Amino acid sequence: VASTVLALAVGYVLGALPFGYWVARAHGVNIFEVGSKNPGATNVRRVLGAGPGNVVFALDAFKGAVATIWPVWWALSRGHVSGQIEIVQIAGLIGAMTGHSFSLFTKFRGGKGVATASGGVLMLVPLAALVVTMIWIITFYATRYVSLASLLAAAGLPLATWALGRPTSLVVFAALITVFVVLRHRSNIGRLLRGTENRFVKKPQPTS
Ligand code: NKO
Repeated sequence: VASTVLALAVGYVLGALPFGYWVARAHGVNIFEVGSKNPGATNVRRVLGAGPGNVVFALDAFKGAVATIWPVWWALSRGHVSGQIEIVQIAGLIGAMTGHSFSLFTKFRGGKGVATASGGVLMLVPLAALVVTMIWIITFYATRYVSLASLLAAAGLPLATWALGRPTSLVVFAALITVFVVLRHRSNIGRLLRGTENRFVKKPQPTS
């Protein structure tokens, strides 16, 4: 129990690191006030271009991965066995996604958890992460809606985890990630249904 609480707490602090907000601020932009007002990789890319957007994706995915992987080392060093190790990993990623979306560094605002989840899921269920990344890429290139790509990838996660024969605890946790990501995309879902969601267009690069 102590290890689980610790993984949750450390995960929360790691997840709360507001990389999207910080990277945009370094470019003189308050990400909470521009574009979709979301401090995620997509909105940073939309407003500031591919470079800063990719940096934010990498950092947000990395914090999710770290929050999910360090508990393995910790649990092993404490002599925990395999089922218990999975639980502390799940706790780490729950903490990171909660911290990312309700960050203590940005007045409990935050992103939608997609990049952070992708880093954590890659550590926890790598093959399922590959499958849902393919769903994401196919949906994105077919529709140019980032939000729809994220929603379908999230929906596919518990299915892929189940189809790969992973333990029920992981399938249930994957379904929780789906619920979390869907709830964080409520405004996007509204826009998708009304036909007013922004299709992703490249920020025009300055010409020389
Ligand atoms: O600004 O509301 P917006 O249009 O920004 O943003 C909607 C968007 C918010 O999410 C992000 C994170 C962007 C992540 C890009 C991921 C690229 C490829 C990896 C896909 C892996 C998917 C795993 C999902 C697990 C739940 O949605």
